[in-house]
Amino acid sequence: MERYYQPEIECAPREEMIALQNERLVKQVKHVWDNVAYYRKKMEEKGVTPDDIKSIDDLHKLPFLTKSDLRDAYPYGLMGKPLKECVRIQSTSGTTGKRVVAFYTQHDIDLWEDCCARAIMAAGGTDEDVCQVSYGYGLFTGGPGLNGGSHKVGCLTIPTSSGNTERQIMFIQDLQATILCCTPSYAAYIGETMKEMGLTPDQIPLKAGIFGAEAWSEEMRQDIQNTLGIKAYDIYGLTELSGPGVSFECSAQTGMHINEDHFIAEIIDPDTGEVLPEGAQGELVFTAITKEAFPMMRYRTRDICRLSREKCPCGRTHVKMMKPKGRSDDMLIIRGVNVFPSQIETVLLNYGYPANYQIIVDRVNHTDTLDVHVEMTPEMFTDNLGEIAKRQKELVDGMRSMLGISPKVTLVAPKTIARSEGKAVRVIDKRKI
Ligand code: DLL
Repeated sequence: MERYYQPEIECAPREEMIALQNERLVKQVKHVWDNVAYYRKKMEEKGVTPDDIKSIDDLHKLPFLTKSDLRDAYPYGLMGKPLKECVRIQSTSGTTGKRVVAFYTQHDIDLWEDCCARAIMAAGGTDEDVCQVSYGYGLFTGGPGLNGGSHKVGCLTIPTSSGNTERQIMFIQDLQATILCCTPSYAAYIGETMKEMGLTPDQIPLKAGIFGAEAWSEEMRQDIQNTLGIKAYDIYGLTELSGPGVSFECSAQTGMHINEDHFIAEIIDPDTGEVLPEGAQGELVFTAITKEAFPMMRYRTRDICRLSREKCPCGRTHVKMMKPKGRSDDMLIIRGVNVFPSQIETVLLNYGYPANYQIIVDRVNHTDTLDVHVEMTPEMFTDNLGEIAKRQKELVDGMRSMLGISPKVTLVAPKTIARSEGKAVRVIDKRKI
């Protein structure tokens, strides 16, 4: 049975949703014009005033916001409310440059937690469930967002945060956790550890997982589902737009419903900025129509994906976004060819390898090199060099046909690639160092 947290909104007829979006967009543009000098200036430069925005059909007239605007306006330049009305900040885990600092009023937090509650109920959660939140707590939005959503659903919430994998497993077993929330790479690690402890899927009380914050393949989903004996649901979001819960998967597991009463999605050509027709692949752009303290207008996420309005069997009417391939800035350009780490992951999992790998890119004698280190499972492990060479060649062939270029593949011993407790670091690009 499909469960909804706010069925009247999640299953609203399309016309009703458009009417709501129109009304909220007009109001939000006025809010931003009146309160965010930085964006008002951008609008003036483009010759747009709030009077030009009468409905979502006028959205394309508004200027984009980019990550570099966030850097320029850091820390207070994009605030829509005075600091005294804000109650919280959250921040990105960005490793380069200034972090994004997002502000929230109590109302912003309330709506954000509603979005996370929708995701938990879509994964089958009820007030009878025990929900273990193993996303990091603190500045990262994963822990606080899912924690709030879990409370709203009425689950017993276990705020373990990430790390200390043995303790995670102890709580799952002792408190009979039924829902696990963490990054997919951490879920895989927890699964691997449970397997080593001799636990079989039927001995693990979990029934569902809500995994996101990084790109993960369909093959990795299968792998996690099999190891933990659960249904694994994708969840998407970003700090700039509140955090997790911008979109989430339902029982159909064929893309994530975008919470369209809060976020209007567009797909644009990342090179020209032109809006692409429905169904085309491109860069995802969001306009937040309910956020007060940190209102984002036409924010370019750099995530590459496709939207679908195909009718969903779950009954929700909100548009779905397909799994993002990764950020356009995660895309590697190697010898002129575009390569996404997720494509390499797909090949590895298809050949029965775990998703423990590292991609090392370098430039030697003016030529780009692509090295992929792949961990063997304990069952595959061998010191027969002929066998290893054969397997490496098999993976090189598989990757050549997926990517169009040949990498160098090195098989490494089990447990030699560092595990991640949050977002996995898959790529080391020495060209940038
Ligand atoms: O990762 C928020 C989040 C927390 C989402 C927990 C889901 C679960 P940031 O740290 O700001 O926020 O990173 C946002 O992560 O632009 C995507 O590139 C990527 N991302 C997030 N969810 C997914 C997903 C959180 N399900 C950035 N699939 C986004 C692919 C994802 N990429």
